[in-house]
Amino acid sequence: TYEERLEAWKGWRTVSPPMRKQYARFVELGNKGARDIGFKDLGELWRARYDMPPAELEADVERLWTQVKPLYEDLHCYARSKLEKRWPAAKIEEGAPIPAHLFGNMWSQAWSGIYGDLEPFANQASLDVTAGLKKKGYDAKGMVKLGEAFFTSLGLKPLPESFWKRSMFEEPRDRDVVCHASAWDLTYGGDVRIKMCTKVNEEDLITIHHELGHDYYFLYYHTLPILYQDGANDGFHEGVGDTLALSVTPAYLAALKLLPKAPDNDKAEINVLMRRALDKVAFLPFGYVIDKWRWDVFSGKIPPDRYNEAWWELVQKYQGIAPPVPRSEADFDPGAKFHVPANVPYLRYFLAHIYQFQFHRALCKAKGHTGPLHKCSIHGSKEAGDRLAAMLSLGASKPWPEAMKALTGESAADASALVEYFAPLHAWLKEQNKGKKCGW
Ligand code: X8Z
Ligand code: ZN
Repeated sequence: TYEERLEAWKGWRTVSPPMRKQYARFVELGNKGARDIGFKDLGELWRARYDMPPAELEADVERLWTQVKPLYEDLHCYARSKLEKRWPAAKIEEGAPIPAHLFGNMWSQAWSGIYGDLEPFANQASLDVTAGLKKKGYDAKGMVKLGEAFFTSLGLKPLPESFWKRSMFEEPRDRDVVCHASAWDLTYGGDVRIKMCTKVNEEDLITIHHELGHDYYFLYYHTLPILYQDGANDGFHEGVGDTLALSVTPAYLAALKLLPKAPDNDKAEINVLMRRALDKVAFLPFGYVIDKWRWDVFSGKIPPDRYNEAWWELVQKYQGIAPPVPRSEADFDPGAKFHVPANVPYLRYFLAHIYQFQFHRALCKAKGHTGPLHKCSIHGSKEAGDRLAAMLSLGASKPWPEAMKALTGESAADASALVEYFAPLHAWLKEQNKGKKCGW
């Protein structure tokens, strides 16, 4: 119900106010460390890791955002009109931001959890893999095996024995662990692992591909000198598994008997693209906002007494989303997102969401795919696998534009692949939004 969603949203944010003071102190210490090694502040240090001057990186990211913004705005406009009807209690208005607690995700960062509310065409084939996974009796390890099988179908090597022995696939019953999914490189002898509290559902199946992407990167750059044992940049690291997951298409899932055979018509196609967009397109402004906020916090542009206010200014500006209840500086809402207290930079995920479509387009071309990009699955293609392995094996030995070139033939980041992938959906959204007051 509406009330339950609101309570969950508020409840989640009760953990973070005690972090606020410590976070302000942490910012001081982080900046001190960064200054000691010649940077203006910690944000500049983070932005210095992309083989170009920090200011250029900022401009590049803004350029990418500009490329995808029209698509996000049309998705937002469509979502708002559907949610307006779904939740009369929210009093959602045209031209205004959407309340944050209605997206089926604690941070409104991925919206596929409310696909049911936003489905373009009813009575098409179900896209819900969760039911299929349960019906076929998959457990966590079985899902990881399925993920590995995708990588080996490309001709990549199987995961080592130690991976299966030393990874954590399920939440232990006897102790508390950090459940945020992660991948680990123990550096010696190909000891790579993942740590997840896997649930048998679609979201976690995708997350498994994501984490295995990290492990495969580890395995392929292992023979390089230690300083090169890293991603071309951190966005590359985040993008590898996601690239493969873009090939987890209804046709591929139907072949595994996890979905009924997909009908091939325009309506089903729009449904599939919508589901994908609710994760990939909805994520873009979120992926941008987290570090926009932190960059300004580290530089001092956002002082501690404006932490929360500035947070919501950015969320509203980029995501078009607003808090469902008034917030104040007694709250510390950014602290309720894992990566803020864990101090994991976040721009990497924004970049990965752009790169993965670029990678996908290139690998589909290597496979010899013709036809629309969103219908391509690279599953089983050794040509695509070779191309991917060539990039992975470079590790951080070359500036990232060269790794990009090795995989795609292009040397700049470019959101045109993402735009191309979603073009049929975008055209459909514009049609739906006719006569509406979009934006916020
Ligand atoms: O944190 C993650 C991964 C681990 S590197 C599960 N992701 C971001 C998030 O959950 O906020 C993947 C997508 C974005
Ligand atoms: Zn990751």
